[in-house]
Amino acid sequence: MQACASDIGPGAEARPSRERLRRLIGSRKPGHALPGAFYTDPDIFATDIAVIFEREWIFVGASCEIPQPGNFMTVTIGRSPILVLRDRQGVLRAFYNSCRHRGFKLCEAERGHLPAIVCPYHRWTYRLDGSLAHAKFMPEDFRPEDFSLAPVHLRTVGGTIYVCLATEPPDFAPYQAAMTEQLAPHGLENAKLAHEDHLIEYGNWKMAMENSRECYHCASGHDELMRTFLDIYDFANPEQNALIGDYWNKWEAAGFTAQIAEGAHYRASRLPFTANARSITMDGHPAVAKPLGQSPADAYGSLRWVHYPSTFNHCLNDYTVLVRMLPIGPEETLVTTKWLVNAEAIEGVDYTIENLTQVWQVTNQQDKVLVERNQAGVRSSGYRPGPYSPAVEAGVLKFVDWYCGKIGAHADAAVREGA
Ligand code: 3BY
Ligand code: FES
Ligand code: FE
Repeated sequence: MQACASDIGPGAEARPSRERLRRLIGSRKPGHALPGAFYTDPDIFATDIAVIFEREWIFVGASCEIPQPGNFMTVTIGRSPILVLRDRQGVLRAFYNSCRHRGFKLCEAERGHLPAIVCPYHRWTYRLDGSLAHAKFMPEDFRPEDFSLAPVHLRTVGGTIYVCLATEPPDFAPYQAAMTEQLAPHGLENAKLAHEDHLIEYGNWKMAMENSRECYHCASGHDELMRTFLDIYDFANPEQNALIGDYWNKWEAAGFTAQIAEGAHYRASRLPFTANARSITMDGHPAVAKPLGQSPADAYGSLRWVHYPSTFNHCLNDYTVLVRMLPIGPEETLVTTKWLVNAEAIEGVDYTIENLTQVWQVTNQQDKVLVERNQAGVRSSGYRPGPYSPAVEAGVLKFVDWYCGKIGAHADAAVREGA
């Protein structure tokens, strides 16, 4: 594979005083929230982009969003617009969405169909495999083969797509193996995108992720969600334990795993809804008449899964909701929510967008308010990081520890190299 643009681009060198980074990471008390600079400082934001978003596998969306050859979708990761497409052979590919002539952003639309990629600026034209097909008025010794689009690593698992901007991406295989098993029943390859929604949260991307990793706030923040969503999983509570055990047994009896899948940067677990709820909707009834994938009879709940740094998702019996959080600035995050349903479900007959999306729309709006108020308080010179609850904020702690591990290793390596 040829060199990725991040090898040569500016900012791969983003190094805001590494000693300061080490000091800040070192100053964090175990089990506590991050020092305020991690949520506001532009230099630390640049480090987050270089060290996290340009090195890790980043969730993009679902392969069913681009089902046909020539279909494409775009996403911006940090400062880099990315183009994900399905080539003529049906293979998914990702490229920097940047022309090899003078760098023009090739595709602006979020999704679409293209027979070839034509740069709107001077009409350099690329095939769907990224090779340059035409460039007018270039000299005789111009070699088109030297100007293919810069590729980006891409992987899929169970119908979801991830890209990695690093030259040497981290190993995707353990996550892929775990999620292949977890997602097997959910039929995401045969789904369709029913609806997508964007929301800007004026908060740091970690603030948005932290908020999503706990339901400590759910009882006071999410009335609509809590009609159906089980928030505290108290295995010491015999009633709840029985509900969960019964739910897991049904999945195992149907030949699917009900085991929790966990790695340093992901977690997937299957949990039932509150009694009598069948889906996450306002009234607890399914939102879609046609099921998405398979599920055992009378087993109502969801596979909840998170993949750091930027996504959490729920696979229900009737729909899947994918939430992607991508940084725009130190205090600005783009939250994209995608609802997938059975490809054969017909809008207006089998589901309505309003019923399908309402609970997550209001939940996301509530979370936006929470994240923005949290950001406002953390921005204060009076902010002092407090302790997480081990009982109900273990997921937040795991994410923040993962983040500190990445940033700490980067700062240590840089100091060792004398940077
Ligand atoms: O409220 C949130 O941020 C979402 C929904 C429930 C827990 N969390 C994943
Ligand atoms: Fe794309 Fe000139 S920048 S053709
Ligand atoms: Fe929330």
